[in-house]
Amino acid sequence: MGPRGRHHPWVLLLLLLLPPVRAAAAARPNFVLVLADDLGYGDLGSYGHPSSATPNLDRLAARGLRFTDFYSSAAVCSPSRAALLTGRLQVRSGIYPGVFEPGSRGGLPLAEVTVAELLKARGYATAMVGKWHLGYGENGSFLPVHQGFDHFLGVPYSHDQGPCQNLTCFPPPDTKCFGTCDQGVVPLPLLWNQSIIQQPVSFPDLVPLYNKFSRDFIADCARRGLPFLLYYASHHTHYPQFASRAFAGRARRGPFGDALAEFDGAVGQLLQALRDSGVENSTMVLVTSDNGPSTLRMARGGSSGHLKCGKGTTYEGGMREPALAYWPGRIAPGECHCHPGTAPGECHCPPVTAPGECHCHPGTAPGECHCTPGMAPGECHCPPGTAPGECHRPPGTAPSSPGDRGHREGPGMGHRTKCVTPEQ
Ligand SMILES: [Ca+2]
Repeated sequence: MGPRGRHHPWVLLLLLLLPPVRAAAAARPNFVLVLADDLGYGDLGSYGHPSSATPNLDRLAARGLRFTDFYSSAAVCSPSRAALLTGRLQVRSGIYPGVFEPGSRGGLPLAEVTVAELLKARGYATAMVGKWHLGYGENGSFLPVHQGFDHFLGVPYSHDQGPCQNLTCFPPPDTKCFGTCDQGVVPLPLLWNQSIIQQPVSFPDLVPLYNKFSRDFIADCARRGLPFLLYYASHHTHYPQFASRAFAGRARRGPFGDALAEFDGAVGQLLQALRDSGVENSTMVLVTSDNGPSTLRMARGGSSGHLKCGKGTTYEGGMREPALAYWPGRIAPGECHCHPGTAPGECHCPPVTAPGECHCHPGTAPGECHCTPGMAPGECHCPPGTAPGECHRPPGTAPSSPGDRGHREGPGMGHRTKCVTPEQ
């Protein structure tokens, strides 16, 4: 028998922290849980990365709450996800220390109570899209539809757990996936509930499918007046990175940047879907990552910023994650410094930057640049005509990073300490 009644899911904890609800519609808020894969503490613009383009996530940070001490429970995928969905340390469910493989027989025990099961019992519609990685089981017995999710579109484990050397990761032109991924196992399948609908997965088509699934689910729930939980488990930023045509070859950070940009675009589409369905103000959005960056992958593995090491280690870089919470009218913008003359409600939070550096927040209109703490109000301005997202540095500061397209490493991305990071 599982631990029913003794678990502490994160949703309940968050609900307990929220102010008392007044309106009936807000009594059962919607939840959108966005989990990035191998995204490091230093990967987002709002956490100080010099060449990431993450305008939607940065806007979320500016208008919501940006956590600076948010930890996953483990440094690799499966244990972290088991804890996230159950609220229980992974050793209690037996999902440790490694991850599930395509040939694994086990999975997250069905007796464990997931947040989806908890909310489903309270009348919520539930759906999951993206990477599961909590077991497949005989005849799909450990897939999300057996853990409280009404609908599932996604992949059962990491997308490098199948041969990928002949697959396209970035179009056009036809750029094959970097590396060979795991050999001797079946090609990665795409699942709809328990049915394989594609094998191998077409990476460039994947995220548009995920986005449509999410949008349709949100719209359907809103139309039916159902509270909902949407668990969007992105795996764009996991090795080998991939992106659709709209994002391929665009980012200053190279392939990782393209994948990150598509993840950011997906978050933007989720928020737009909430707005279009009229449920933005009754929905809490939480974005975080399952574990730190795969630093041994160099520029293909993300950045832990100023933190030590990354994925597969219990150093800060392996488990301290970016995390953003957004709920208009409920969660006040955190760490917010308003530019003099900014209208109420239009305040933006500055990104984490080194003293003396000045960044324009993505989406900020020219002339409305916000300064980092320590700079006097009004002393930092974008020159007229500066494009949103472009950085304007005060005289005397260092030039910006050249980016890390290809396999170069930008500043702050090096390995100051040799880390052991098993690829999981
Ligand atoms: Ca991961």
